[in-house]
Amino acid sequence: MIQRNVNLSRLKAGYLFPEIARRRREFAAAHPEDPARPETRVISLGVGNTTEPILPVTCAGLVDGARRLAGEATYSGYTDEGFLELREGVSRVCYHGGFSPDEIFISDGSKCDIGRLQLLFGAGVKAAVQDPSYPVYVDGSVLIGAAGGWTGAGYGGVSYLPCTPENSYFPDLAKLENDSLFYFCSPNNPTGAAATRPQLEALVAAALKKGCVVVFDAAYAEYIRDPALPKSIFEIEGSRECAIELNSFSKSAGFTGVRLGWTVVPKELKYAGGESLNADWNRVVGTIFNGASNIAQAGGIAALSPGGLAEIRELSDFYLGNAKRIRGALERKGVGCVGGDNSPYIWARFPGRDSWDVFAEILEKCRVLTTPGAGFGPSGQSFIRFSAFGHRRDVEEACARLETFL
Ligand code: PGU
Repeated sequence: MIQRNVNLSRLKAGYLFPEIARRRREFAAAHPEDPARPETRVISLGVGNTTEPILPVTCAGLVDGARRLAGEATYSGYTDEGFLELREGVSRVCYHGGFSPDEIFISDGSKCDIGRLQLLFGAGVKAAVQDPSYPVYVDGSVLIGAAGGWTGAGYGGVSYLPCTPENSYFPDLAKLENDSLFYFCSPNNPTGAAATRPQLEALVAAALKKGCVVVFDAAYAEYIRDPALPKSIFEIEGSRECAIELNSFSKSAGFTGVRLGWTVVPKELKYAGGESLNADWNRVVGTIFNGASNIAQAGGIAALSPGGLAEIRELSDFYLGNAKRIRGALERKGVGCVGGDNSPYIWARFPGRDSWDVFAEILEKCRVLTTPGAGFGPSGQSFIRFSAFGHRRDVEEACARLETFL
């Protein structure tokens, strides 16, 4: 019989979010919702999944993209790294035109690129993550063989750099090992912390000194409201020699189900042997990815127009409004929180408690689904992540329940 990929057996359990969905189903089976009693309905502030409709300018782009496929003169097939107009638009809007189109690779979302990126470095790479962090960085490292088995406090071979209240959620860069691949997310999922310019300068300096590559996940950049905070690692001098940036239309334009993102791989970025990461990334995506949907890309072009950018602002403002309400409700209950101001996540602290227990208690008492901090790494223990993605009426109801029952 054929053998299983041994890396799969090293994964500790199910992927975090399906595991939460499973616990929700289990809870629902034991506590069925009664349509006559709205208070029995479970409200999800768990997975970060957008809920609000795509707005008109962006939607018109999607519709037009579909229509163009029905015309002989406007039809298009494979687009490889993406429509030139979209790559130029991303460079213009997000990087002041600082990248050539062949440094911007259009993807079907940043999660997919996080998985594919690992092919550049293979099983021999040393992976480092902010702890807590988006689970795909570590799970992807396990799948490619760059991490060992579960030790009880993380995966062997992965460097977990704690980001806690004690260090204001910015890791101690002295702990970053030479020649490693460092996944860094700002604004951060799950803590909501957005790194300052001096912090990112220190990050770039450390990466250059130690021969590391930073995979900078900017999926929540559009949630930054403080004008002093960088939206991209490429605002920092020297970053082109040490960083790759991932971004996405998911949380900005509401494209979680449409699927569209991009990855910037600067031409200056080189491996130890002097080879180009840009050329290799071109080779990898050319081989195992045939481009994002042309309809999604047409939507992306519309989202980057002045009207589309105003819609991105409107949507992110809406979710930030939810975040403010959730954080306010928790703080009125005396729960210490960070995040929610430049990010759609609120990171709430329950000192001395196990986060899966707090998760279960909130579900039981308030019928509100959250995400336990321990699911994001050892330093997430005793924290709960609240997502601000939800309809306003649901968020308001969830806040009222938290204030009443927590
Ligand atoms: N990067 C970060 C930091 C994320 O939090 C997410 C989504 C993604 C990338 C994925 O973006 P796409 O462009 O849509 O692929 N995180 C959500 C959803 C859960 C999941 O499994 O992706 C979350 O709740 O953390």
